[in-house]
Amino acid sequence: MSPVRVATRPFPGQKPGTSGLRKPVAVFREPGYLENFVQAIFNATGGGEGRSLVLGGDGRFFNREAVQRILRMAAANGVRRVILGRGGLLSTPAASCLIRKYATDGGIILSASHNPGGPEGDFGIKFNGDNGGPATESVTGRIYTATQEIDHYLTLDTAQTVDIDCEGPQHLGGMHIEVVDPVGDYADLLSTQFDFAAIGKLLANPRFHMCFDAMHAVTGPYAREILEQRLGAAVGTVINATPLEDFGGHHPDPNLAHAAELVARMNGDAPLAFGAASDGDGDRNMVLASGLFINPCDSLAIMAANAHRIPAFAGGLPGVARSMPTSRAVDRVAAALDIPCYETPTGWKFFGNLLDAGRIRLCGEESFGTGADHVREKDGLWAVLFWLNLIAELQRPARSILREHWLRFGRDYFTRHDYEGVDSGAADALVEDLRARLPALPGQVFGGLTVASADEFAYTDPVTGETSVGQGLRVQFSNGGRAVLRLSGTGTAGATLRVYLDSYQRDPALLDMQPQKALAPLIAAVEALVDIRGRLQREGPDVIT
Ligand code: VG1
Ligand code: CO
Repeated sequence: MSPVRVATRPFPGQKPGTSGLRKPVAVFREPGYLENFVQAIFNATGGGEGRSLVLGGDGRFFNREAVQRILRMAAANGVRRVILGRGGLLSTPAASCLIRKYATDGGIILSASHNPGGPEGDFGIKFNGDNGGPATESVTGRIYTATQEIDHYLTLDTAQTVDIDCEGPQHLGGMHIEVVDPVGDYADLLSTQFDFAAIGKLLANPRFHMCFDAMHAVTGPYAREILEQRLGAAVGTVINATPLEDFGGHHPDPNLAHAAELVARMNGDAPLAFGAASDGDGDRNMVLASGLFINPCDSLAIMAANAHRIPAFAGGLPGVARSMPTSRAVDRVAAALDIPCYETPTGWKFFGNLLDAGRIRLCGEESFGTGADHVREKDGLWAVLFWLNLIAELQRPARSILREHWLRFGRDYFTRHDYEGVDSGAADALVEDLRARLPALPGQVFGGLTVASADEFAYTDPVTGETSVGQGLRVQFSNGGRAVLRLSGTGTAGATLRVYLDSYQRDPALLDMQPQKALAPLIAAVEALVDIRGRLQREGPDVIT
């Protein structure tokens, strides 16, 4: 078998700046579409010759087909070695772990994360660099340029398929393929971060019942191995544990709406002490205490305040980071600890340089993403183990850990309102109009609240000096409330407007309100300011978190 050149052309719709490509499966099945992007990755990163790569995905429909095509392309591009998860499976954090452990030149991860899968669903592909993290903005920019200049891709003149279900060494042309257990190395890494003996004791306590909902996505095998095998949780603790190509027809999105089975079990006849769920590719986490959901912004703050109780962080934290729309709960902890708190644009790639430079060891986003320096991706199961370790160490339920945190630091009420699949033109116009009005807003009153300041977020990376502009419109009100508006970069249909709202409360008597109620004045002020419902022709948000 030998390499062949196949003529191709640039495809429209491959956006610059996003860390990967997400599209409906039907688009990925267009001849040359997947190949165009994969070849662009090679072209933009110095070619495949002599390189080593990690490859795997979340198991969604088209995953196995894509793996075979990428293997043929990698061999034709001169790649020397591929480490492939058995069955073509790798969670995003596990792929990051393998890139680092085996010091490969990077990795290709097949996932559309929390987007639905199946023939009618979405597929995705992303490239991670040799630090194990999402490609930086300059690399994604080069990949985008390559997709626009491409005229051919390389593959092998063979239809031979690799047996991806059989662990061990294999060859394709001159390329060496190592099919590995997708779980083992990652589980080993996590066992070095936490006190597994203490967590095991907690899970053996007959009064502590927990449930982990893998949502028929990639984390099932990981959670079974770590929670049930290594930590001894009762068999059945992990539900929906078998990865399915269509995620059982559900959205593998860990929030109160989509993790319905978990929520029902939490509040069922035998209420559970702790519940958790992850997304399609295993990098997100949702954590539930009995009777309540722990907002990811609070989760990050609680982790920072208690990091010294976890073996991996026994020496303390050099600094922490959060994405800009994430509430400022972690800032209060950082101030108390007298460590820096960095504010980055949305997306995990911005944390990579800070982690590599040792400026931070813990970071997170409001979108159910939390992680640390053990890998360079957010990590769903890592977050679950952090919470279990903390509960074991403090000998207190998650619920009281949360309440005590609020009593000490105050509560940052937070909510995110998403308007999904709206008309792109209308969404762009809404953002443009608000951008133009920002300078004049201070002092103006909307729905009874006065604007204190307003700007558009830009970030200069303190490590590389690179600047990213246009990262979200911010309006700060004089009552302490803050609203952030930005357009999603991960949707596949129309535009999605995200409105992030947060407000700080110190009064101990007002810590237990429903967030929508506590934030009602701010929500009304933003509506008066922007007229989202009128402009987008919507009754209200499609998703409220
Ligand atoms: C969303 C989230 C962002 C997250 C990104 C990838 O992006 O808001 O915080 O990093 O998804 O997460 P956007 O541009 O749609 O707001 V994952 O788990 O989908 O890889
Ligand atoms: Co994800």
